[in-house]
Amino acid sequence: MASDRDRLIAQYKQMMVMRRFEEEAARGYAQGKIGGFLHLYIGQEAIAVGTVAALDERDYLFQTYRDHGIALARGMDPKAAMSELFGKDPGCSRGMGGSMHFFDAEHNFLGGWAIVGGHLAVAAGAAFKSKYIGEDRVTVCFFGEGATNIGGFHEALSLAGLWKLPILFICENNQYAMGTPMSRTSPLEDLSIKAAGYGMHGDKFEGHDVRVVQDRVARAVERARKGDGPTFLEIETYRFRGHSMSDPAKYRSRAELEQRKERDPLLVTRAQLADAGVSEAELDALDEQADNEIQEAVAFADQAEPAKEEIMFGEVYAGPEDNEPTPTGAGARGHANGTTRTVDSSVEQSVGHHGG
Ligand SMILES: Cc1ncc(C[n+]2csc(CCOP(=O)(O)OP(=O)(O)O)c2C)c(N)n1
Ligand SMILES: [Mg+2]
Repeated sequence: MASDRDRLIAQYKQMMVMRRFEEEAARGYAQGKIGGFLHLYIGQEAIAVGTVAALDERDYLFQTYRDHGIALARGMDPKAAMSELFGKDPGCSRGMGGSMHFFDAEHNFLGGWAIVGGHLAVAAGAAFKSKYIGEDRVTVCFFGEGATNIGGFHEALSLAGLWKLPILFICENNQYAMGTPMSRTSPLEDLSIKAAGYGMHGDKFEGHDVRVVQDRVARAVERARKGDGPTFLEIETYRFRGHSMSDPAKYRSRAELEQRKERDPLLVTRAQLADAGVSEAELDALDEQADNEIQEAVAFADQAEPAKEEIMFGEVYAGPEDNEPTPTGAGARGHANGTTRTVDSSVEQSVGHHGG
């Protein structure tokens, strides 16, 4: 079994891979290699890494659109992840989903979901399945604090509490929902007390120390595995970038950001490793390895085949003609007449500029 020190070294490296991945993603976005939206997880990495460390491989995970970090923590190849962002065929969703719709069935990561709160009931359904067929599998569902005001939150937690489902609802409270601070949307400061309203366990802690995250999540996982029901965890965190790439984050002060960056999970872990006797040189070497891995992923995604149109019309777009044969691929579903859909311009106007 790996020593605590070795485990922390591996976790530091994982977080550095995520950080470099997203820094390169931001660059790719600016270069026009990525279409659609891009929400970065920078600053929140310890939550994904600590949670995955507390789980077994068979356990299910659901995340919002801020999903690159958890996918990488779960074991997705950065090449598949970067290819997905670049709209390339070797992407985890074959270039059809992009940033918000990562998916990796092999690692039991069941998505990247773009509708705020929309995946909570789906995750509860997965947990219900596990309980119903008697399989030993825990589900973890992440979401932001903004989702706690959505109807789907109430429905999912009510059922999970009632049926004692093996699920953890993990609220990554990064203080803002797009540009809105929580003080303007929630009557509560401590969201974790909501757990009581659903007859489930609650917990609340800060998410910048990966060891704390792993320890506290592990306790909730153990309860769920024993049949002691779900837990609602509020983990306090902060995103260092804007909500998405189109957000200059003018609603918060530079001083606030700088103060939060003092608790950067990478710096915190680096200091812990230095205390444990890991040298600067060893730490720098880990940084370099992470950097090389990501540079390879970018080079791979750059030269990869683009996403295939025939899959797009078979698998992504659906319509009344669904059951008719498509001219573009054997067995694929799609528009038999080869027509394409037009986007409702009012929808485009409302979300297109500022981003969802
Ligand atoms: C149902 C729904 N309403 C609005 C949006 C637009 N939207 C996208 S992200 C977001 C903010 C969510 O904030 P939070 O839940 O705190 O998650 P964070 O982005 O901070 O991780 C909103 C309003 C959406 N995607 N879905
Ligand atoms: Mg938030």
